Amino acid sequence: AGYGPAFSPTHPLALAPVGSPPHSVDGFVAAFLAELNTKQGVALSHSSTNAQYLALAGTVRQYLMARWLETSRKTHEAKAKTVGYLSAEYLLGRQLGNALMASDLNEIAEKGLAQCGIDLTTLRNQEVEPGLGNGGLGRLAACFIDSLATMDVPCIGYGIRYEYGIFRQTFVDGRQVEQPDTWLALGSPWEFPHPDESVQVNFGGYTEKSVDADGREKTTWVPSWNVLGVPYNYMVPGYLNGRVNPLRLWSAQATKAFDLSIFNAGDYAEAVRAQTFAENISKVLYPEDSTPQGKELRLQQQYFFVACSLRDFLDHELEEGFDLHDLPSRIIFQLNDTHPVIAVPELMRILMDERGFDWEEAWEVTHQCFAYTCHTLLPEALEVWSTDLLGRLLPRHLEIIYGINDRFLAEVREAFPGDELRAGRMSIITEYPERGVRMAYLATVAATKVNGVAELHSQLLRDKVLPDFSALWPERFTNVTNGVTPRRFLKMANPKLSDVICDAIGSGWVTDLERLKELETYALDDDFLAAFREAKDWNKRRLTTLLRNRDGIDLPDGHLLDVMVKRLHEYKRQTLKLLHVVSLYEQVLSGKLAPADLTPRTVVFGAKAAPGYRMAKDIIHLINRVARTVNADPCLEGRLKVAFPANYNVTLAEKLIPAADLSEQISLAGMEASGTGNMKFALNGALTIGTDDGANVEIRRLVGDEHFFLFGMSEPEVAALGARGYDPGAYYQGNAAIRAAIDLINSGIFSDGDRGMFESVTMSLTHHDRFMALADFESYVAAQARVEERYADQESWTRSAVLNVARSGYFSSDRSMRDYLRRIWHTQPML
Ligand code: T68
Repeated sequence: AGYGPAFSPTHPLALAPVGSPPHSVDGFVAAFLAELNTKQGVALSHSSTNAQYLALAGTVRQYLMARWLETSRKTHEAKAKTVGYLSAEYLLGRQLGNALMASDLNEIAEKGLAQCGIDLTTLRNQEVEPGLGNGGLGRLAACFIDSLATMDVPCIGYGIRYEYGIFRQTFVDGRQVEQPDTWLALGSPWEFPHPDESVQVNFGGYTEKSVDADGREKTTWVPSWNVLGVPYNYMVPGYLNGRVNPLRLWSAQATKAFDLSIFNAGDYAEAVRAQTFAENISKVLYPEDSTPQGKELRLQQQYFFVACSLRDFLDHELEEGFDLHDLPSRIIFQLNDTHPVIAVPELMRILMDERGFDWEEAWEVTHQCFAYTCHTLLPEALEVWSTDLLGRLLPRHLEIIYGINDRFLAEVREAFPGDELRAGRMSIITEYPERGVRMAYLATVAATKVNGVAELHSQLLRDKVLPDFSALWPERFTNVTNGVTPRRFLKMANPKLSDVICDAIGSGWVTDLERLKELETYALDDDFLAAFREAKDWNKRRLTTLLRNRDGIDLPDGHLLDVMVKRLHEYKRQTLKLLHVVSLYEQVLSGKLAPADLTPRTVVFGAKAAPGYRMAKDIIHLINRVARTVNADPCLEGRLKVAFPANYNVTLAEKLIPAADLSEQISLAGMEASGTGNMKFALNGALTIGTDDGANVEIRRLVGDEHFFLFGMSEPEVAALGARGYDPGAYYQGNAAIRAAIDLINSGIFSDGDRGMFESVTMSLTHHDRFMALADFESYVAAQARVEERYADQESWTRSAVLNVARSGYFSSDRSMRDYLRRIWHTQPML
């Protein structure tokens, strides 16, 4: 009414009115059409799904924008201490659903779009997720910034805007083939580029010493090339609280000076090539999740985003004239693993070379401004940068690192006089296999606090990875057990279960997850159990539809859904799960087991392998070939199925996890730092079969032994077996089931008679088995038998599932954030 004849979604063109209210169905439709008409230049009647998706995103964005500006104003005004989360990865997942949920626009959008003849779910599915991370570490960063926004804590997430995120996995004849992730191709409605706030980043060159007027020695870095960092802002909305924090991702661009004059006088084509060279820095995410490649471009990425971020904070977030001696009152930079640790010498450089601090003053400030989170225990995952490369790329930073090391070793020698062996062990500089900088040591020396990501991990970090450091500075070490955001991984991913929970205990759990405790009494309520099971069934049907359309995979009805989804790595032991499957198949083939005695089970794998990790790729190939044979064999009477949908990512996780009955968390004890998938499954009512590793330890303690299927050696037992000398061949010879399963793989049954096809995998298991899969096999199979026994009693199973949900409140990333605030950051929510 009053909008003129063209304002009607049913009008042939559907053009938008001017100036209608935003937070109502009518206002929404008006804003949506305005986005479509004036931003995309299309009429509703002629709009593609993508144009509609972009218009919807733009509409939601408009709503969040006012809150964003208001948040920024409030934070600056209060001069509040900010968390600067420095992470090379953010595995965000799709943005639309989260933005709608956080701004309470779901219902309005659904109704408004329906008026336009558009289905909201279709538009949601149009979004390509920003896969700017490899796995747990990147997803953790995304959960943490969600929690900080929801808890009203000022935080700026800093990272890299990779043009290509984690590769898209496809299978060709069962082998992984990587495709580029072109996530920006159809538009990127969630980002705001700010070329006006670009910063320059220098590389290369040499340093010069001089003496200033007061007779003080001064160092100047004379770099040889530079690039521009262009910030792209993303909104991180708190859940229904009006706070919107920034996530600032940097994109590399050539600078004028670089591409036109210095390098390439007069050569236009060369100049354009140079531009490409600069832009390479943020071109692609390195897909290795545990073995650093030591590549120059990777180091360039690390310094690039960190230099941009420090400059941004010091120049743009602090008021004019701020005294940097007080910097720790305004910022704490959290180092998400060692990837951003070059920020430490960078801050030292800025304070000394640009702001005239002397070393001690600069170190005092720097030390207070950084905290370090370690995410691994694998020795090969610890970053070491060769001094050769560092000196070439960042000569001034290498000097500062040497300076830090000299002073640090002096401190060690003072604390442990005469203990030269110790000083050698603790040196930030290693000499083997070449001279290099141990980034974890640098981070530990610099940081106010060092934390592991689960209790067991933090203890092993202290005792095994950094024992000399924890002896020197025991109070520096702490634990913060990881968590996951209940908004994305329960409310949004599992709307049916969320409704069931809300009907029972209200909706307070969304921001106070310990409230799930109140569900404990419902574990004995038949109506509740029925509703709970109905939600699980609905999730399974939703997954069935998805996998049929997405992958052409059929999920049989009524199966136990047994899910193992995570990056492919030998330490995570996908082969142990696979050996179980092969063993069941073998027992049926050889007549030891009647198909009727199999618990109907579908095993779902989801896993990407680092493209250069040969063994991981061979294992993927094997899983696919086992799936092909098992799924086609009528002798199993449809009671065992293996599904391996390609390209496991956050979007798929959101559908898979709510549908799962059984969560596989089967790493060798002492290897998985924490795990966070384990938490998501428990929170969605799957029971865990798992080792005493990472956060499994805490999950089991909280949900109770009876509701968790524990198996395998404990970490001390693993260490003891390793010390005695582990011989996998003895397990192969001594255990008939292991031998039969491995022999079946070697028989060629999964490889069209080619007996050598999977030799790499079977030989590795029987001759090295670094992660002791064979040693834990028997115990794993026994635990699976307990799983089947429990699953046969659906009521008892469901009760355990309910108790898993009720007792998983601890694993909210809100709780992790409270722990960081209290133990590490010493800052508070703004409210
Ligand atoms: C994971 N690490 C841990 N690393 O494996 C997991 N690494 O146990 C833990 O729960 C999670 O971090 C969160 O703390 C990773 O995901 C990487 O992805 C990675 C990426 C680049 C280089 C090294």
